[in-house]
Amino acid sequence: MDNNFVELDLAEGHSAKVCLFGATVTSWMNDGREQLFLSSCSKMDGSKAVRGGIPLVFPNFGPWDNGPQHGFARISWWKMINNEKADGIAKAQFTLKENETTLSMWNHKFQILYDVEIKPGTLRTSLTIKNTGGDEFDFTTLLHTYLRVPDIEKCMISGFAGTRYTDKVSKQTDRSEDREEIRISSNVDSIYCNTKEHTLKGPGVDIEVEKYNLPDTVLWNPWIQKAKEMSDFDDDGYKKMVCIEPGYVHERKVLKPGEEFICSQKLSVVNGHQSSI
Ligand code: TA6
Repeated sequence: MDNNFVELDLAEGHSAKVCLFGATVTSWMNDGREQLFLSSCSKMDGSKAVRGGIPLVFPNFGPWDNGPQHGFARISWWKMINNEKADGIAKAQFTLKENETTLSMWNHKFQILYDVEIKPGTLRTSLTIKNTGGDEFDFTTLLHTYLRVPDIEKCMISGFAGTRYTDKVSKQTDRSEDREEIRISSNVDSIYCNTKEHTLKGPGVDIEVEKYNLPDTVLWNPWIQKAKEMSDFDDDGYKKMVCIEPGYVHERKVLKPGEEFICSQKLSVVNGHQSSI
């Protein structure tokens, strides 16, 4: 295993891999089947954010005056604190704190602990963001999860009905979502506010997404043209993925000195091992 990767291995076909660059989960195998999408031309060497898996967005979702889009978390080298396996659970913890690079963009002291945990049927990823400095700061954060599907056009995504959203493709804000099930057959880039859990269902895929302290969810598929425009994204990759991205993005979260914010997602493979609580 490349030194830049940490492996969580439960045997029996349950495993995960985390790239220390961005603490990006790049693989989650459940019952021997890969659940996450990773572009075959993704960089993994620190030259740019991993294209796939679960990139971490902090301290800013979207375009940022202080630095690169989606902030510095996904383009920083994280440190692994521990990697343990017990009682049918494999979990690893990673940390990132301020450094010369982050301070040059965002002059605040912080510590993030990132926990990645797998057991048969589930992957849980949790962020603990702490203000370790002497001044208040605000941020947005998001788990930019790329889920793998055999064929996106045969999938249905639910959990958005009755919520408000911004459609970045049509540039319409404050739209009302009334679809119980969303099918994707074009470029989708929508920021939904106050959603609950989501499901992704289709031939060969049945995933439940549960969230804690992440009220918003971004739904994204680049589709044909934007897939071609991304040098690190397979031209036909749009057929094999959808991003269902739990986030705290509609409002900015404020942390006073010493305060911390904990948020997480739990992904469960529904047909297969039932996710135990
Ligand atoms: O989460 C959706 C989004 O904000 C899209 O607008 C698109 O930019 C995507 O993130 C990927 O962004 P990236 O900076 O990774 O190319």
